[in-house]
Order: sequence, then C-alpha cells, then structure tokens
Amino acid sequence: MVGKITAVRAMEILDSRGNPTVRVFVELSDGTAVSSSVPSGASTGENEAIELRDGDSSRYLGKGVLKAVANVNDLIGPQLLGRSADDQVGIDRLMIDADGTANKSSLGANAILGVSMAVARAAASSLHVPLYRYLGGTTTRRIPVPAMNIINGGAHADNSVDIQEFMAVPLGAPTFAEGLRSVAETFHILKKILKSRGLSTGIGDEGGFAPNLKSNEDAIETIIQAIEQAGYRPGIDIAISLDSAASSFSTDLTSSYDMKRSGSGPMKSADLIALGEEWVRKYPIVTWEDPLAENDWEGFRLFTEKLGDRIDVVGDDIFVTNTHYIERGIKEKTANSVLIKLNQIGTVTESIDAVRMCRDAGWRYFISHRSGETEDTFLADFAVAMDGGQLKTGSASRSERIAKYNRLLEIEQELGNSALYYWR
Ligand code: 2PG
Ligand code: MG
Repeated sequence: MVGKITAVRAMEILDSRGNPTVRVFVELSDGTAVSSSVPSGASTGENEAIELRDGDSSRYLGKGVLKAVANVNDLIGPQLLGRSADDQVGIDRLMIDADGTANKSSLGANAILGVSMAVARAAASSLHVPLYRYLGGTTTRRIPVPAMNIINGGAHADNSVDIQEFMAVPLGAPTFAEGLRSVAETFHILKKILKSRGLSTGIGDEGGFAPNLKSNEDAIETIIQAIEQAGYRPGIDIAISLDSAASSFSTDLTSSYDMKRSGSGPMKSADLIALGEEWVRKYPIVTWEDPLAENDWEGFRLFTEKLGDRIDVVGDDIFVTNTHYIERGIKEKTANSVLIKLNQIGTVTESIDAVRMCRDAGWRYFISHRSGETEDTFLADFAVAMDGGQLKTGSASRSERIAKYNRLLEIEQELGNSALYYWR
C-alpha cells in the first residue's frame, strides 16, 4: 500500500546560479517524507511552461519565487491531502486543471513541477523501490550514455563562442562508469591544453570550460585533440555532440542569424545548414541539438533532410517537451529526436507523454538538465526510467552536475550484472 498525502509544503531555495527556485516537501501517512527541487533554464524556448517569478525588484532582482511557493502551500497542497501518492497521473491532471492555462502561468510550472516530482519520489519511497524502478517498471536497467558538456558558450558563458554546448559522448565504453571515466579524463586533458595555450580554464554555467577560442571550429578541434591525448579514438570511443541553441544567436527566431561572438557574422538558415554539412563531414559529430532557431521550422526540416540519416537532429526550444509541437515535428519531419526537460512542460506525466510520442514515432529522445540546477538527482533516476539511452547533465565539475553522475554510478552498481549500457 502506498501512503496517502498528509502534507505538501514548499520553500524558496537557490539554484546553481544563485537564483531562487522552488523546493517542495511531501509527507505521507506511512511516515514517508521527501523533497524535490525545480531547475531553471537560461536559453529558454518562448513556448515553455512559465516559471512564476515574483517580479518584486526589492528581492533577488525580481526573481523571487514566493508566489510559486504560496501557490503550493495554499492552493495546490490542500487539494492533495488524502490522495494516494501513486496517483501520479490524477495528481498531475488535478494541478493542470487547477492552473487552467495552456502554459501553467497561473500557478507556475515551477510550483506544479516541484509537487509532481516530490509526489513521484514519495510514492517510490513509500513502496521501498528506487525512483527509477518506480517510474520505469521492474525491468528498468539501462543507464544512459552521458553527453558531457565540456566547452560552454552562448547564453551559458561570457566568451567568444556562439555555440552553447560542446559535448563529449562516450559511445564506445562497455559500462557507464567507464564511459564517465573516459569523458572526465578528456575534460582534465582539455584543461591542460587550454592552459598550455594561455587560455582561460574558468567554467560556464554547466561546468564546461568557457575560453575565448578563435572560432566555433576551434572548440571542436581542441576537443578532438583532448580526446586523442586522453588516449581515446574520436568518433569510435568518444564522439561529439553539439547544442547550437541557435535561437540565442538568431535575430528574428525564424531565418536570420548573427554569430557575433566568434566574429562569423550574419547568416541565413541556408548558411547554417551548409555549415552543418561541412562540420558533420569533417568532425565526428553524432548529435546536433537546435541547429536552427525555434521558429525556423523550415530550416530545421531542411537540416534534417540533409543530415538526419547520419546524425541525431534534436529539437529543444522548438518542441519544448510539448506533445503539441512534437506532433507537428513528426508530421513535418522537422527533426528526428527530442530533448526532454521536465520543467519545459511542468509535470512528470506530461514529460512521459512526450517520451511516449517519440517512441511511437521511432524518434530518439534525450533527457536533459537545465543550466540552472540544484543538488536534486531526480533527473538521473528519470533518465534511467525512460530507457532513452542518453542524458545531458553537464560537465565533470560543479556539484549540481556531479550529483547526477554519482547517482547514475550508484544505480549502475546497484543493478550489477543486470545493468545495460550502449549507444544504439
Ligand atoms: C539547453 C539547456 C540545457 P538551458 O539549451 O539544452 O543544457 O540550457 O537550461 O539554459 O535552456
Ligand atoms: Mg538546448
């Protein structure tokens, strides 16, 4: 028997950028007491569910979340008392209805998601099963391949790089632990290379280095050098994944771009597609997220037409984990994969709906953190539960990122011989 909800309360805490976010505590009739904390993005899609901020400039430059906290304490919590904690779908639906808006702007996606995640964790804890098994079922046993973000640019760093994320993907490793080791070693070698070139080894929001490189290509070439010097084969042991987050350097979110930081200058969709073709030919790139801006559906489609049979073309800001946009993408062949972020849509149930839609269409999906994170490791269990095989959770630095990696190491150890780890 799963316990019934006896208390739901929230508080304001800080995320990894020092901005306020919501932590929700849930207690059950059987004594279970858990909490969960909500992440926050910087390069957000305009159709994401709304993160409710107070707008009171006397606190945290207007970024306080006391309204969202009050919504949990006064509006959501009382409606959940007495409900069984394993009624995830019912509880999520109740919150969606109570909010009543298409983008959760009334109660706030940060309020709703905090409750949704804490309820899932409470049910798992009440049943004495790990969260990944509660969410994924009894045969859940696949550990995702991490895309470790080792160079940060764009909205996540103040440097000369337009592309937001350069990731190392350990696709040739036999286990998650070995894969993690290989990309962590690459990260350390990369630091040495940057130092030897007199470049900064300071880090960006997701823990990757944020040097002023000569160009976006320089970032890729330096990573390839680091992979080799670490003793691995680029493209075989470790491949490269990119997140352009192209909305952040688009001037109209539709077809015009300006790669100002690196000095590459103004571009149209066709130029970015040509650049994509050149880089995929030259470099061991396996995954490319948001190569075009969130309203550049046609550019996205053409990019996928050209490169979709060779790499994963992943939609993040364009789909915002929302089945409404994913459905259109599947129909129009806009991409072939989706980035899944719980707080883009705002409930555990709807995130799983997005995953299900991808599976049904034969699309791949990548579970992802946000650039503003907390020490909560919910994401690691969620990624294992979704059996998607890939996870973005930052670099080999910053504890809010490492916490997720460490949780995955724990899960792999717990599963022992049953654990699966493979790229495709
Ligand atoms: C992204 C994310 C996470 P943010 O664009 O994929 O890496 O960044 O959380 O800032 O949207
Ligand atoms: Mg992205």
